[in-house]
Amino acid sequence: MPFQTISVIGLGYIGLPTAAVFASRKKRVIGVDVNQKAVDTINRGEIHIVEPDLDMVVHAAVTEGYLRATTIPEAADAFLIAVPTPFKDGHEPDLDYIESASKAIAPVLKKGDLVILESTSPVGATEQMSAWLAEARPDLSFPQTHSEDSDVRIAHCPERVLPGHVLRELVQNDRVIGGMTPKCSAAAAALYKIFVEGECVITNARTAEMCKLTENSFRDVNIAFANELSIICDKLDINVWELIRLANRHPRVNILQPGPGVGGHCIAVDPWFIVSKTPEEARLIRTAREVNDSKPEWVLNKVKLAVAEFLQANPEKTAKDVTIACFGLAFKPDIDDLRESPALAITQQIAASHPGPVVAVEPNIEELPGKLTGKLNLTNIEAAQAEADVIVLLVDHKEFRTMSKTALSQKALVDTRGVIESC
Ligand code: SAJ
Repeated sequence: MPFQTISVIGLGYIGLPTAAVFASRKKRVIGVDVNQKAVDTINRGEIHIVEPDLDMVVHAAVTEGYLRATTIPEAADAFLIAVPTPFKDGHEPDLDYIESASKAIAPVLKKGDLVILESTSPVGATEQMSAWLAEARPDLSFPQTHSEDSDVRIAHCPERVLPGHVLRELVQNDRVIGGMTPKCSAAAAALYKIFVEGECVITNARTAEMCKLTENSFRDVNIAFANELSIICDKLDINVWELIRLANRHPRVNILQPGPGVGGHCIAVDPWFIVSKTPEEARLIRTAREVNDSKPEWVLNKVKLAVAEFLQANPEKTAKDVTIACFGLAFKPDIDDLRESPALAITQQIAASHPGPVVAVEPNIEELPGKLTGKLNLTNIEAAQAEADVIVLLVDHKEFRTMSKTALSQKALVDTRGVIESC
């Protein structure tokens, strides 16, 4: 039977759940990561990332002997590369992790193996990965030179799961399968069918790469539209949340929600992969990125104005006497992930520049990350409401949506999510 042993390279937010789900289908899975600590944690049946239910699935996979982690690649029938693809200076995609992963698996590749790139990648990255593999293994043939007769099959199958729902979406979402040849696609589809209940839709590698970038750029452009509307409405003294609710009653209009900027590791990054390949053509996509990236600065100005207005109304006070409370640090509602979060960046800047006390409320974390302690204090909703003169609402966590609006009506408010102002 094919695919007795599957190797997943990169045991992060995508690789580890994918490895665990293959293992839960009783496949022998070898997880590979350069981080020895992560490898040791997984081999103890524990996890090093936050994702609902993943701990149970990994624990079962390891104790039943289907999943094992290592820092050195071993032979397998299929390899899935799920390493990060960040960008370098000038928003140029950085393929270094894909290059090292390819070079690490090359020595253990054999005739008949399948290599899949899952990392979100600029168009052409899969062909590039295949070229690196071919260079390292001149004794094997690859699709770019031997097409359907190649020894090794290569495909791009981007992940599209939503953080917080990874285990469900991995199984249920449709999967785009972009082989370098039709045989490569067929092999990759057979592999994913081990656990994917959604449809495995076949295309070529370049279209699959572009498809993932398109999905996240589509969302970025739509969020930029909402963010731009919020700035326009502020100037025209119109409640943007009421406006969007009204416009969305049109059967063909569906505007997203403004916020303090776009965070996370995908939507703020992937559109740049399109811009870097086609800088002249990708005008709207680039502008959307610029609109979303400039929103935190706009929010900071609103906070400065709110402090100035508060001082005008309370002339006996100075800025040192003004307490600012920031509600929400995560990059989106109801998660604990602070990485690439505009809410966190805004709070840090307020803490660095405001001469008075600054407190933060983040119901999803127990303590502030080390680099934030100092001037910033983590507190609860009630204490922040009582202490604050200026409230900055940055994330629409469920705890904030249900808090008493009357307690807030006395405060100067900057509501970037429409938690209060949309009521
Ligand atoms: N946001 C808004 N307004 C909105 C919606 C989102 O300001 O109306 C902000 C969020 O607050 C957050 C950012 O956008 O800061 C991104 O959040 P998100 O929920 O839109 O997306 P991610 O980054 O958690 O996950 C996305 C998903 N892509 C799409 O929905 C097209 C997910 O399916 C992908 O798998 C993931 O990127 C990825 O890994 O690429």
